[in-house]
Amino acid sequence: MERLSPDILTLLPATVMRHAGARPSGPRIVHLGLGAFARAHLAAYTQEANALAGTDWRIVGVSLQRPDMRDALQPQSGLYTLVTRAPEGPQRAIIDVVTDVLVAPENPSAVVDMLADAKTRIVTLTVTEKGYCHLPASGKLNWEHPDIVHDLANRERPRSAPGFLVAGLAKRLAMGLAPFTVMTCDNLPSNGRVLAGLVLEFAEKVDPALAAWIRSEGAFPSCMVDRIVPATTPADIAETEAALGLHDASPVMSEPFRQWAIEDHFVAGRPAWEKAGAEMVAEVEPYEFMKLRMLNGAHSSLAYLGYLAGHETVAEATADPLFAGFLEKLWAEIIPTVPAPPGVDLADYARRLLERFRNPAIRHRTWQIAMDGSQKLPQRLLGTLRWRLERGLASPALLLGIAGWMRYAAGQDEKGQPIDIRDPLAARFAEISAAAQGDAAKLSGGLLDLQAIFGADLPARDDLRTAFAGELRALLSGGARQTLAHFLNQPPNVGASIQRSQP
Ligand code: CS2
Repeated sequence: MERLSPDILTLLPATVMRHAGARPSGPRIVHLGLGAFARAHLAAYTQEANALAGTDWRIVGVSLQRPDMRDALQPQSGLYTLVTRAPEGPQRAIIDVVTDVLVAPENPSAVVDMLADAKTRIVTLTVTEKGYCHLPASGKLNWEHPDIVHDLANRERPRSAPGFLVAGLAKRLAMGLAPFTVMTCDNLPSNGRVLAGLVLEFAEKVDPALAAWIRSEGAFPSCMVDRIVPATTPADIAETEAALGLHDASPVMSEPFRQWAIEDHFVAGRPAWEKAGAEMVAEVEPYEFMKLRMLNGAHSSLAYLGYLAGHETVAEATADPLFAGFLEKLWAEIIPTVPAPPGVDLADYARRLLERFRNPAIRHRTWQIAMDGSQKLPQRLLGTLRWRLERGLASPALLLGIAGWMRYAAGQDEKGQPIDIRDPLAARFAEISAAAQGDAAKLSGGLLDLQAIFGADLPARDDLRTAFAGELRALLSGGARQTLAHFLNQPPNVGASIQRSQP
């Protein structure tokens, strides 16, 4: 089968959308962490903005860990298929804005040079929560993180995202160039402000004059990104190949919905993303709160409880009335904690989320979302819990979601099989779980004592210790379905016969 490439685009079926025209080399965005999400979101918006505004912004991706994305995209000259999967059927488009992918560990200096190149105007990031090397509970740089320790000692050959940003900016200052705008597209609250803080902390340590320059000349706009984009599977690749009649080694699968709220503060220009539907807003925080707490908070709760109940995907879990009932209660607890963005009705937003979660064409694995819980819990669930605790409000659904994480972090599923836990703190969870020997209070207490996740305030509350021990005991003895049924006051077999979506 022939490989997708610029020369054979004419062979594509007429239903596949493609971007016509040459590939001039315009202003550049360097994107750190070029995964499926950025390719379905940032790149799609950028391609559309280029077409509508007559510009030629291009993206150079940087992989901070593995060569896979470079190896898949380079033989295709950066082209790939974006498959938009609606319940009524897929649409396919060829995305043609990625010109190159660099693999940082192979040649870190090439990445620093690319960052310092005059054509680079914006550096965007999707490096996931743990890629910031910070302490999730405090938002400060983790000076003990091995990559930060390494980057301080090897400033021109860094490994971490903060290390690369500081090295690239330092080189630009030395060359007499203006800084680039840095925009994180990760799911962190006040993401631009947090990243600015990390970069400045690092820069201050190595050169206070550099920090002062970044502070006065640089820009770190916050933004809220939203699009559900599960990891691409071999079945997705085969399906795309059959539809295209060409081999694409790395298509991306996305839901139709997308949203991007951006703080409009760029020091060296930007694509006209608003022409492609991005919202340029004065204040991003309300959008972030809404999305992180309502979408991601629900996603994580569903991921842990759903995985334990044997649901492989979010669509399967939400088709189960027990989980749909749980979500309704969870959103009722979250909504009062969220300041609604202008013109948004949060109850309506929740209804649309349920529809998006139910999309049977999207196979988003609960296991994938369950990853890195230690990095996700604070902004997804714990801020909401704190808000309610401060006001003396009960939060049974939130507590159950967090207890679901505790049960999952214990490392064995309900059939006694080991869970493949991916988390920077996985070794700590295993120690705590081994020491607890199945005792719910010891297990929940040990996990709650992880201050990097729960801060100092939550572990200090005896009422929470008791509540988590109780929820965890129920999950350990009765399982997730029975606990949910009890929580909703319904028989546990409700929905057990619901037909699972086909792989
Ligand atoms: C998910 C997100 O994997 C996860 O943790 O909750 O990737 C989610 O799909 C996106 O934030 C949706 O915009």
